[in-house]
Amino acid sequence: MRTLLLALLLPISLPALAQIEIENPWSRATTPGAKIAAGYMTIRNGSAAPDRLVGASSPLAAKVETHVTMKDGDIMRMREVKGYEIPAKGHFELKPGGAHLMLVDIKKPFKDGDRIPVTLRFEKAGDVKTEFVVSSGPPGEHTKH
Ligand SMILES: [Cu+2]
Repeated sequence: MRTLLLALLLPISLPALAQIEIENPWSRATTPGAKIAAGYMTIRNGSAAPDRLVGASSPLAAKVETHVTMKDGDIMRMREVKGYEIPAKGHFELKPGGAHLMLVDIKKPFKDGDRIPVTLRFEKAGDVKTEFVVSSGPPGEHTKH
């Protein structure tokens, strides 16, 4: 009887914690000797209030910065920004050519299939741990070479 009760209670108590959800976290495989790597994902905010990604860290990088890509004439440049706003009941996408996490001074090359632990720090939701899966392209696009 006690087991049955627990089984009924668990599914009800879990979703309330998941205000922030990370979808498809991935990082591009690096070339030998590369010191930086980019991380991408979609951040979903299930809360009725906006939140903000204010920082990130990884045991495999000296630091993790929040970057955006800007077009400067014909040249694409990256710039560090003070985090990203995640709209209430909405999402924010980090993708190639746009916003990305920049892992600086990586401790080893990122190889296809590696998992890179990253802790994301949100203003309201606090720390959210995720794992970037290293791949040569966005998830689901492996066959389009
Ligand atoms: Cu960058």
